Order: sequence, then structure tokens, then C-alpha cells
Amino acid sequence: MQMTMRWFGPDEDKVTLDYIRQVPGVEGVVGALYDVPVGEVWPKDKIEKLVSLAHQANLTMEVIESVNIHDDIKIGLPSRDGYIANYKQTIRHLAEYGVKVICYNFMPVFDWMKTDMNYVLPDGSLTMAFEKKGIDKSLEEVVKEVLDNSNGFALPGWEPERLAQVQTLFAKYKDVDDSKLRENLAYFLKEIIPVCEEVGVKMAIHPDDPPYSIFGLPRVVKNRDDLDWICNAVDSEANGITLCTGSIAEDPTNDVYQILEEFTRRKRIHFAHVRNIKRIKDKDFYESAHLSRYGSLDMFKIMKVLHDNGFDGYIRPDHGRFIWGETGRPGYGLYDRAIGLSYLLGMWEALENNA
Ligand SMILES: [Mn+2]
Repeated sequence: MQMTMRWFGPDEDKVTLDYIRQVPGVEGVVGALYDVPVGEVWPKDKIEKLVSLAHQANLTMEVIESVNIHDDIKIGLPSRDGYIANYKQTIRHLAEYGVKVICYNFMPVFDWMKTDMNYVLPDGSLTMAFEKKGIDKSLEEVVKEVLDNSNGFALPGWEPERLAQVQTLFAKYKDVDDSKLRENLAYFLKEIIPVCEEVGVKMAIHPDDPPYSIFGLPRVVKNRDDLDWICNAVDSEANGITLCTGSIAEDPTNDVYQILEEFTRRKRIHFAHVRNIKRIKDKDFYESAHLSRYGSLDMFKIMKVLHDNGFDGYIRPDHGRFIWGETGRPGYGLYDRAIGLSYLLGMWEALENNA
């Protein structure tokens, strides 16, 4: 197991590599290029520069999150083949610089959805929350609220230029239902997985966030059966999963422990986002502190299932709250992620010593 933290690069992140390297137990950062338009090839010189910054700080950069997928691939337009060719080239380039895992998602329009970016907890800390009443509004209002409350930081997968045309984007997806989206995902995987096998890269799909349909959009990474379908679509270890405990547990009918156990055993979980959520009512929730007692998930059970089934991929604490007056990109402050990460490592050490 390798513990990592997400890092948004030298220009986009308040949290520097110098700070990250001081968090005990962190071995690597999860990076990405944010200045390459979705669908284009990631140039080697930019990758080299980014990876070498991590190496200079004595950190690995073996996981990329994310190489986003162009809408034309998800919609299944004839232009997808060009974008898939670009994606293959990006995979080859990343492999040359030591990248082992690529996290991605296959959600139309929105990469994730929260309705409150600065939800205040009783102890005064700030976190992100999702409440159904927050999306009972016009699309434009929902988009504006997320973008206006990002504390001035760009949000991954929420490119303002793209979302300025949110109605046009929705219109493009009007003929794409679950089965069509699934077909388009399989088409994409059949194309790229052989390249991944050739260069030693593993793809790792992130579950939908939230893992059910919103605004009538199709969803194909919601639960155990979806993950099973994806794994079988191309039966290769290179066709894997980023198991995000928070996202998958947003649907209370998902058994996060059983899903973790099955797909760890099947050697398909290459990357784990380990965070806790507190269910408020129905499917409403907020992102709590990592400790089990603050949320609805049994974090020890999560770590034990990973450990006992031979997980040897990458972990990151995913998100943290804002505490001690820190501000920044919602979910990605330094302090609470560092605390959460230490807690996860503490449990891992106990599991190792007990084994
Ligand atoms: Mn996640």
C-alpha cells in the first residue's frame, strides 16, 4: 500500500509539495495537468516537468487523477475515435514518466455534485454537503452556486467555460440513456486497455458521485453490479477501479465493505479514496472527519477489508474539512487531510502488526 495526497500542481494549489512531504507517511502525490483542454494529448514536456517537481520533493507521482474523457466519447459521436487516439497517446506518454494508475470517471456533464461547499459543522469546521433540496432548482442556479462557492479556486471537472453552456451540454446527451452510455464506455475500454497492458498502466474508474441519476442524466458506475459489468467488459487487471468509499456509500443500499472485499480479491481496486460521510436523512449527507465515530462508515472495517484481502494499490484520504482557520479549494485543505491520513496509517500499522 502506498499513501498519497492529491496535489493540484505548482500554480493551482495552496498546499505545496514542501508541506505535503512533511506529512508523516506520505510517499506520493496524485497529480494532473490542468492546462491541457479535455480531449487533447498531454504533452511529454509538461508531464516531465510535473513529475520532476514531485521527485525533487522526494515524492512519487504514480497516480494521475484524472485524465478526463471528452464528452464526444461518452455520447458516442463519430469524432470519438480521434479523441480515443489522443487518449491512447496520453497513456503512452504518462507511462514513460512512471505513471502506473490513471483515475477517471464516466459521468456526463458533472464530475461530482455537492450542494453546499461550506457546510458548517457543530465544531465550527467547514465541509461539503449534498442535500436533495439543493438541486431542486434550475441547472444554471445549481452550477452558479457551486462555482461561486469554490473560494476562488478552479474545481476539478467543473470547467466554467464548459459549464457556461450547460443546457447545450444536456441537449447533446438527450439520446444517451444508461445502456447507450454503458455501450460507449465498453467501446472506449476495448480500445484503450490493450495499450494500457502494453505499457503497464492500470485504468481505475471512479464511482459516480452521487451514485444515482440526477437531473435525469444516465449513470453507469453506481453499485456492485455496475462495477462487475465494467470489469467483465474487458477482462483485464488493467481495467480497474478507484474505490471511493464516500461516493459509493452515498447510496445507503450499497454495501461498501462487501464491494471492497469482492473487488480487492479480484485484483481490480488499484486506488482507494478513503473518507467518511455522515448521512443526515435519506440520501442527504455531509463529508465528516475521517474517524468512524463522526460519520456513518466503519473506517476500521474498511481498512481491514483492504488489508486482509491483499490490497497493494494506492490510497488517499480523499477530502478533508477546513479547520484551524484554513481556507482554500473545498475539500483539499492540508490539515484535516493530514489528520485523516495519519488515522488511516495508524489503523494500517495495527493491522500489519496483528497479521
Ligand atoms: Mn473520491
